[in-house]
Amino acid sequence: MSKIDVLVVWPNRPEQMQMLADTYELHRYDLASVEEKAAMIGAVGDKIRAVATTHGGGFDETLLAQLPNLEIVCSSSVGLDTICVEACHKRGIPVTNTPDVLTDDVADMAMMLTLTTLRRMLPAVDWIQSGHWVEKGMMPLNASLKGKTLGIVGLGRIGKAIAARAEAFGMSVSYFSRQAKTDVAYRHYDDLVALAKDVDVLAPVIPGGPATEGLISREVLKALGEDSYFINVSRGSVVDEEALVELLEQRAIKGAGLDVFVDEPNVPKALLSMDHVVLQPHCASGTYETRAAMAQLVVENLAAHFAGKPLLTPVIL
Ligand code: 8YV
Repeated sequence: MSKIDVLVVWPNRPEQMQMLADTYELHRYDLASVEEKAAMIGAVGDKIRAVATTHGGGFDETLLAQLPNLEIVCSSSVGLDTICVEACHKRGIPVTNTPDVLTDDVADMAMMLTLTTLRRMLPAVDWIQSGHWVEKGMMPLNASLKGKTLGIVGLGRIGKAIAARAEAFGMSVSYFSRQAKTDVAYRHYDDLVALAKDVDVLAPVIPGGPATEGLISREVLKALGEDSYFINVSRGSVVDEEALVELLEQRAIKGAGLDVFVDEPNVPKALLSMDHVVLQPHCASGTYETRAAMAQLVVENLAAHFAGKPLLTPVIL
């Protein structure tokens, strides 16, 4: 019996790619040139029954339309802003993602960025490497986390994991969401500007996409103020990035720790030279352990689908 045809829009971890190759006929759309992609779809588009992708590879309606017999899309990501989920669902095609398995690493990244930014770890490394310690003596002081207030925008699984970590560092937690959560005691705000005014560190932890684009506006960032910080592990699209860069240049915000950007991998050049900004290349989930768990969910969701069993992590809109 011939193998089921699977279109690989974005590759998985090597071990899981081998599992997929052992089970399915993989078509490596990710490795194909523009011309080769078109030829591949022309040759096997009507045979493709599943797509494997992730946030980086995405899956759009143009490609969906070229796959008449597609049955399932599995993304190795928790974020779905690059996946045409609604269009898939309209065709009765389920989409799976990878929630929970990356929660702790992303929350750790949020705290790492908070610590590194407030305690100015990178300038401290430079203080030694540039000889300043020898020539100038002790490094200028920096800011404690203890006693500071963290304002989380969006208190979902990852937001709650960040909140628990922040409390362990002696921070208090407030949050913004449209409705107050009944399972937490943190102070709730339904006004982003009010939250920004009251906190020392503001961290959006919300999905990307049209509904949240620019939610952290220039007004919100200005309300944050010159003694406060901005930490982003969600999506670059949720913040007015141009305003963020300007306010950081003006020192109207004290510092920022950023793992995500609007036009990845192109980081605004002005940020590259700011010593009050800590940059990471969208790697919050980028550990061996977590990426293996994410990749394994793709393998297991595909296996469940083709075995006629319930999906492990179906996206419910
Ligand atoms: C990416 C992420 O999936 O899960 C998400 O939504 O943003 C990340 O974990 C990862 O960078 C692979 O593209």
